[in-house]
Amino acid sequence: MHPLILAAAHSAADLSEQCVDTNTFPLWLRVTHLINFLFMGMLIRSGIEIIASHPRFYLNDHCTPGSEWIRFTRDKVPMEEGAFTARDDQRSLSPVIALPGRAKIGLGRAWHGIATSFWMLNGLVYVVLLFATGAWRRLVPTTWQILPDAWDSLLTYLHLRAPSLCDFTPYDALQQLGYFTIVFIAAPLMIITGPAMSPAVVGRFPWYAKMFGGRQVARSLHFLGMALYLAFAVVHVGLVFIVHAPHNLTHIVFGHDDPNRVGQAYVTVIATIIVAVALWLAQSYWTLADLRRSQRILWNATRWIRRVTVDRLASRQSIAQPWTEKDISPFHWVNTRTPSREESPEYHELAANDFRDFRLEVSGMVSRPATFSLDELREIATQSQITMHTCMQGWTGIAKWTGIRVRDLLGQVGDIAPEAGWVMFESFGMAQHMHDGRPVEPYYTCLPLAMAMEDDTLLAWARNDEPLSGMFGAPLRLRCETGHGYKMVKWVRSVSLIRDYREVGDGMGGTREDSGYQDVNARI
Ligand SMILES: Nc1nc2c(c(=O)[nH]1)N[C@H]1C(S)=C(S)[C@@H](COP(=O)(O)O)O[C@H]1N2
Ligand SMILES: [Mo]
Repeated sequence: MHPLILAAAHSAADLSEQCVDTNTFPLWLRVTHLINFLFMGMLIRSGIEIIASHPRFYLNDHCTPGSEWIRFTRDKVPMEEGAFTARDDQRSLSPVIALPGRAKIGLGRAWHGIATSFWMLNGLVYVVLLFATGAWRRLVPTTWQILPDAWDSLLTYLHLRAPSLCDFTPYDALQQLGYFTIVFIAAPLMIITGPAMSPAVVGRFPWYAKMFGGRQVARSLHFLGMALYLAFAVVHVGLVFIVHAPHNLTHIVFGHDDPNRVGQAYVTVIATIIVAVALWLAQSYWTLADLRRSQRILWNATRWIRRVTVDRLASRQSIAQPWTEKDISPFHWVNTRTPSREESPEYHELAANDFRDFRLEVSGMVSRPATFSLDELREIATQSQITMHTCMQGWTGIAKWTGIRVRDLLGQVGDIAPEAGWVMFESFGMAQHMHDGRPVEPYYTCLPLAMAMEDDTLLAWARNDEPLSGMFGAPLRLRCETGHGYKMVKWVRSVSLIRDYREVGDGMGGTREDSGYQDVNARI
């Protein structure tokens, strides 16, 4: 018989030897362990959904094609900006693998937020109890002897032998080192790299991303952490069943060794794993069954945590000037091509004449609605800022944007009605598809008035000191640096003050919200 299987078969006998393990697993330990397992599964599955929308990892914030250190797509991206768009890169995965699957990154991101909140809450309870009960001594190595011992243990496994049960007091050295790494190194790494993905956090505290060597390094570390968790989970579950299984399983289920109830322990653990997998799959299919309902429920569930964190942050990049001319990306990803002649004959007519006849319409709940030519806008006020664009798909790019602050623009149209709470920006460009399959409508987004009034919210007419080219949004494109890219409407034709975003479009806050199931609040 195989030595490992032999070890497993004999471990029941081992228990009757002198190495009976008197350690117990208290109930709190077993319960938090189970909850952790459920949420880790959700985090990994929704993480996979997010990765699928830009399956490339970089160590530079320019995301230059070809500079990936790892990618999960064969598509080669030409260095010509806009030839291959970020949207072309998106992959659709099966709901069996990803949460929810089928390229629903908006809902995947919502699930990731929910799972993060509960996983952290559970982790907090676990760590507090770990220290309160003294159980930390089982995990935290207290001598350097752990290293040679773990090495010996590894060699034992590599020879396909199991360490004797006597070495599990309660954990053998390798196991202790593994658990310590997962709990005290990998988990904190995931918790600190996560916020570096948020454009609101980076907009307000650019040093936070820089601390890791950039936002893409943080994203790569977050990915490596996930890979470590996945590998750990497979090896850990595998070893639980291979090495001294009766001992392990009765501990997990009953809290202590119980050679008389091994069968019951097996059934309980296997049934629990089956139920967890079924639950993960059910989450995907429930999410996909009614996308709008899922969008409302899932994003609402993350609202409370955003309210006490990212909602308080406004971008200060134009003041702090974290990036300089030399940081500007040589290649900037493009999402969505210039509107075609069929989509917008009007746009093409204006473009043909270099937008000399273009007039930006500013209207809605203001006392003096008006229209402005590009020259008129330039005369009102100009601001330049070098900022990092963050697309929720995962890529970033640094550019210098020049334009008029939305705040200065709104200063030109009289009084804003006190009931006006939102600013809507409409585009000449079209949505790619609509939620219910109806003919495509113009792209738009709504910003809360406060966000529109932030120092770094611009209608830009230039990128890197050149007039905007078509694909980057000529004649005007929105920049709101605390939000993800989907808020930054390109080819802007009009600005209007409205009471509430629920009164326009499908009522979700913009095109990517209506038809991509993102949230109106794009700060994370
Ligand atoms: N009109 C319009 N504006 C848009 C989009 C769009 O599809 N249509 N996509 C948005 C998204 S998701 C991103 S990430 C940015 C990309 O900006 P870039 O192409 O200038 O890099 O544009 C935003 N503005
Ligand atoms: Mo985006």
